[in-house]
Amino acid sequence: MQNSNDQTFKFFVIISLLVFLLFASFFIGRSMSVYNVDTSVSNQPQKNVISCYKCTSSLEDENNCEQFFVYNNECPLGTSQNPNGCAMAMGGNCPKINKTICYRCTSSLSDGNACEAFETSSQVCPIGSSSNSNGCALANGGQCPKIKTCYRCTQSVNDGNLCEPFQVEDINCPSNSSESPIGCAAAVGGACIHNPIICGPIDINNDNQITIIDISTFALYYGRFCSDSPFIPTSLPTCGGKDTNGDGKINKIDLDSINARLNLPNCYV
Ligand SMILES: [Ca+2]
Ligand SMILES: [Ca+2]
Repeated sequence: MQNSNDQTFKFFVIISLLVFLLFASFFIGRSMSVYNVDTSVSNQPQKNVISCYKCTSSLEDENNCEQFFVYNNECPLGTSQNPNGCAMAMGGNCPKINKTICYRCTSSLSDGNACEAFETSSQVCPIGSSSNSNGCALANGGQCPKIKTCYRCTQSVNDGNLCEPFQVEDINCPSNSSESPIGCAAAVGGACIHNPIICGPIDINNDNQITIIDISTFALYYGRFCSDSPFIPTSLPTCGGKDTNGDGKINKIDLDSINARLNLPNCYV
């Protein structure tokens, strides 16, 4: 009877161990199978080559995007898969030069203290300009430049076509002067006054007519400059001087005047 109880107890113990082993192997197997799933199937999306768009390296082309490719499942931070989305990916705008608007006097010398705007990449407006739209004159010491340099023949009558500078408060140089340092002779008809002579009256024989006699003498003066212009007659009526228009030189203008009066009953002007 004692042996029967022992055998029953052993049998119970063996069955219990078998049941334990069975459950243990079941749970171990299950946990292993879960572990295997985690390692065999990745949760990460599969990578591909995709095109992305980023702001160009230029700081002056506004929000232009440029394409590039990555081997990934998404575009890097600050870039976009949208061809027009690079600015948005950068927070709204691509990086750009911070331009400063400044104001300077206009190039015109006749518009007072008018200012014109211009852009600079500097943080500070250059000397002579202002960040204030009305501040250009102040930046120039109080007023914008209004002086223009022009060139005229010198007062000397022995230095050929040499020009001398002078300044005007105007946008244009006055008549008989030039903007060019070598333009003064052209401005007065081709030559500055040099070696002027006393040209005297046109009617050299005082017969109140212009004839071949007067023409012959006139020809000797052609091209010369007169120191007695405008001619002042000593009596009236008068035929005037060889420099008929009083511009200080004998040229075609005077020749035309003489030809118009040639051989007329009188040469009065
Ligand atoms: Ca005469
Ligand atoms: Ca003349």
